[in-house]
Amino acid sequence: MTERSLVLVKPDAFARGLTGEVLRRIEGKGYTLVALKVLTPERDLLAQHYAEHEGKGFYGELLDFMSSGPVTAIVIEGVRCIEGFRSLAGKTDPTAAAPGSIRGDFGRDWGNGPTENIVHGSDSPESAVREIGIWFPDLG
Ligand code: D4T
Repeated sequence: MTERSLVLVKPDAFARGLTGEVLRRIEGKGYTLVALKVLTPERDLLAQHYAEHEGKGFYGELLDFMSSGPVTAIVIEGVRCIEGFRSLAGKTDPTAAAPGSIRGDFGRDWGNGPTENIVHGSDSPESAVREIGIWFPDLG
């Protein structure tokens, strides 16, 4: 079954000029780019996206980080691309993420603040539909 996933290139990666590298890996894997835009997200949008984390200790600093600069939001498409992109991304903790993965190759712990881990990818078909609706409301 062809499915879609919402990928975010986070502000740390945008600032370091890694957007093209992330796109290269997505295209190299063979997934299709359906939609792409660069924006600095408002906190309202991020609050919707990260609703499941509201109330957690890292929530405030996560929103601070994610609204700190431009993000590239991307919709990708392909059979099992949700699982496939999460494999490309690697573990959430960039120090523990395997070399060869996006987070393993480009992410690290900076010692303070939230986890800066380069990318986000939807974690289930339900999340993907919800997240694509938040970031690309015009996409059917
Ligand atoms: P995202 O959603 O960004 O793809 O990350 P994951 O799906 O891999 O991880 P997550 O939902 O558990 O975390 C969302 C987001 O919050 C940051 N975070 C997470 C953080 O700053 N401190 C923490 O302790 C955790 C668990 C990183 C990713």
